[in-house]
This record gives sequence, structure tokens and C-alpha cells, in this order.
Amino acid sequence: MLLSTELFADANSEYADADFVIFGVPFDKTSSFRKGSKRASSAIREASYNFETYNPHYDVDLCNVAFCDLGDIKGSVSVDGMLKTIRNVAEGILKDGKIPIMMGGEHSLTYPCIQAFQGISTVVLDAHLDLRDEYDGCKLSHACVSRRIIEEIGAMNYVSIGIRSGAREEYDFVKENDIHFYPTEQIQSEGIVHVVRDAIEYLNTERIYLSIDVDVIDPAYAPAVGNPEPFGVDPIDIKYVIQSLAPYLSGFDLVEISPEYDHGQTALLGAKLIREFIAAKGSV
Ligand SMILES: [Mn+2]
Repeated sequence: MLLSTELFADANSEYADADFVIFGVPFDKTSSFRKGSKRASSAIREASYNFETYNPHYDVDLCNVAFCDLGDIKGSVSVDGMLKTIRNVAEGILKDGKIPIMMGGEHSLTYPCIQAFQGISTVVLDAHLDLRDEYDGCKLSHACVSRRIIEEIGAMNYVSIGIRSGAREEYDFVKENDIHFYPTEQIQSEGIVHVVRDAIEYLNTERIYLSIDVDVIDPAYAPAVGNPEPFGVDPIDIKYVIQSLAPYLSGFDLVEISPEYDHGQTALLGAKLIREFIAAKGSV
């Protein structure tokens, strides 16, 4: 059990009263380049104390939003076992009618969260396609997470935004399976407002899960990620995505921060985006 000062700032509700339930997952076993996302949840919690409780954009004070932090989930050391544990945790939160907020850890952890919904449209913000069938012999690798998500929910219920990296075979898979994604160049030419409107129209649903791989953001703003990729998205565009999707959002995660490559700014941005989500959804 964590001390209250070690929990996410302002997560002062009891579980029974909470509308939002934060949990951390210190797990980075399949990370392919810079490991260390297992330390992200504590870095994000520490950074969360930097910010005011009041959010002027939404006119919401987080002190008045009911949310709690379960602390970190200690699971199996195996990938398969860890993902099963996460699915159980997410299912419990959903059964109790609350919105789960997962702080990774690596991106593979998103898959069991989406499985827990048993059918939900998904928006992934990511620099990478993550559409390999397997990586290093592992189908549950973070490099395969969007492939697993699409198998779970179907291509028509999936979009990704901010893409600028993938193997040729992944781009072939996109064409063959009609995967809907928005490269950063499209955000630059058409603007994030157009891109998000198009994504919402395409998904045509009332319920969306949002997964933010922090490497979607340009490394200038978010250098401490597992696989940094230049030509990225501006943080304020990510804020706009959260704002626009908020009425539809039923689940949220933020993954892939690797704090040892940070001077604190990536963890701060991660904490801020989680606070933005709670304020945006709390004001709907
Ligand atoms: Mn990525």
C-alpha cells in the first residue's frame, strides 16, 4: 500500500465513491530499445504534484472530481501472466461502473485493458504502427499491440493518429486490411481539428477507449520514451484530442515513458495529460 503522498495528486476519493480509477503497472519486459517504463508510474505520480487543482479551460477543480489511485499493480514476471492480471483489474473497475486510467509501463499493457471492455472502439495515439504479428518471437510484444487490438475489435473500430514509423510489412498490412490511420504529415497539412473530426465520424460510436503512447509527441517535448521518433505531434494537439474525444471516452491509458532519459519534462507532460483527461471527462 502506498502512502497518500505517493499517490497521484488529488486522487482523494475512496474507491467506492470514485468515478475514475487510476492504477500503475511497472512492467517493461518486451520493450525493444530503451527499457525503463516500469519506473514511469512513480515518476508521473511525483510530477502530478506540480500542478494546480483548478483547470481554467474546463472550469473544473480536480478536488471536486471523484477519483482514486490504486497504486501499482504487482503481477507476474511473465508477459502473459501480467496481461491476465491487468485484464482482471480492468474488468473489476468496469464491473463497478468506473472509468479505468492505466499508467504504463509499456504499450503491450493496453491490449488487456481493451479486452476487458469486450467490444469498444479504440483511438491509439502513437508514432508507430505496432502492427507486426510478432516481434522477437513474442506476439504480446509492445511492437505488436495495435495488431492484437485490431484482432480483438476489428479494423473498422480502430484508428491511430500521429503515425510516422513502421516496417514495410506493416504498411502492406495497412493496405490489405484497410486500417485507418493519420500520419503526422496529415496533422500538419489539415490540422488536428479536421483529423479528430474525421476519426470520430469514421468510428461512429458512443464509446471510445483512448491509448496514448507518449512517443506520439515530438521527442523535443517528450524525450524520455522507449522508442523516440522525430517529426512528432505537438502536446497542445494531444490536449485537443482528449478534449474532443472526452464525451465518448470510457477508458484511458498513457504508456511508454522511460524516466531515466528525462529531465522531468516527459513525466510532467504525462501527468498533465492524465489531469487533462480527468478534467475534460469530469466536465462532460
Ligand atoms: Mn510507439
